[in-house]
Amino acid sequence: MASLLLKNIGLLATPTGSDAKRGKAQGEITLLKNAYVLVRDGVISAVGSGEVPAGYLENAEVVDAKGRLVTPGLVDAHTHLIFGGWRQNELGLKLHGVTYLEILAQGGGILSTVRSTRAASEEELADKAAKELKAMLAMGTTTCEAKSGYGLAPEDEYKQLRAIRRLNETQPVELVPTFLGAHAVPEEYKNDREAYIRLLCEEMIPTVAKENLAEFCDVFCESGVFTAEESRVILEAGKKYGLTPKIHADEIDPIGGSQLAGEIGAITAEHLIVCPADGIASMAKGGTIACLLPATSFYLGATFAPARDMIDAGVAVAVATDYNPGSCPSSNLQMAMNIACLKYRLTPEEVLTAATLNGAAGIRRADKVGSVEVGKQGDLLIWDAPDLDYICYRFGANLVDTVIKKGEIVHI
Ligand code: IZC
Ligand code: ZN
Repeated sequence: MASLLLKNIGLLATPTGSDAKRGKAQGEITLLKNAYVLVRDGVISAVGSGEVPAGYLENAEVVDAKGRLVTPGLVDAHTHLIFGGWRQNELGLKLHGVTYLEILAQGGGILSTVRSTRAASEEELADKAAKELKAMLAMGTTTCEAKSGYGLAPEDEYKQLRAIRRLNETQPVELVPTFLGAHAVPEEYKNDREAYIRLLCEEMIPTVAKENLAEFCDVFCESGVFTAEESRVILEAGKKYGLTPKIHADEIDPIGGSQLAGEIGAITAEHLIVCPADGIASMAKGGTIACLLPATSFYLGATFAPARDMIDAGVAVAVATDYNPGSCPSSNLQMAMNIACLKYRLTPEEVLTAATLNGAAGIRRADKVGSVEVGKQGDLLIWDAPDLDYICYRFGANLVDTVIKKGEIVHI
């Protein structure tokens, strides 16, 4: 049996449980001083403080945390990981005042990434993402969601999802696939959007489900993209085939996405930058997790989601990166955590829950990852930091020292 004993932990900080934490409970984490964690065959088998029982040391690889902070591995619940090309040309446009939706309406933005993604092979897409995943792992992300959405045609969407499957077999960051064929209306359907929606509902969703290519179905519900009514049709079609709904809602304009999320029982609503009060109420009622993306607000020069109102209303808040080539060309979840503290006014304890357990719940993995507890996977970070306040305050630095995935050191 392969064992790893992580000892001499100055402070172990972790949420607990197998569900998202909402309200006051989001900030109630466990803090254990002078702690140790034993991982056997990839699963945590003991967590304690004080003297390490002698039997735990037998045949175990011993790792010394040297009195520093240990947390669960970070869970990034929203990324557009798989794409061809980049969009650095849009920076100049942005600086001249051209908005995100204007760039998209001119055939740029998402549609420009669609052209590059269609031109790339599955292997090229996987290789490019593998490089980013290496950087993400070094910054502490041990599990992450990955969306399609830059193919917008059957084979090109499946190609993205197969690249995700391939990466799950070839590198340590665990990926959870989401089908986002409704990311935009492709250029060839510009004059017949209903035909594209039919293609999504009658061909792509059934195939994605049949071939087990994704667990979730997502829609970009936004002005100039998909309306709330269209989003409902697409997400209901996904549900019929066993794909759990997720929705990009209220990123730029509040057109009904958050209200819809609660009504149809979406597992997450994402962005929510301009989420209205009745959207928050609908999510609270439907048990939808708010997956907030503060680095995107920063990059777009937008306002910040009303995270405190969500916590007060009993909506569980997750924080993720939104890594993508347009509105968030960064996969640094630590930086998203920093911004969440400063701009959402979440406490370091709430932010830790948001980037671990609540993120895990947003991709239906809270029974396996997101906390350091007996029975969970041995996904652990040793930080070059003494406590949680320190990592939330040292903005812009990578403070992760050692990354352990399923009881194995995968980055040091
Ligand atoms: O490529 O612009 N918001 N989708 C919805 C994105 C941002 C990604 C992109
Ligand atoms: Zn997104």
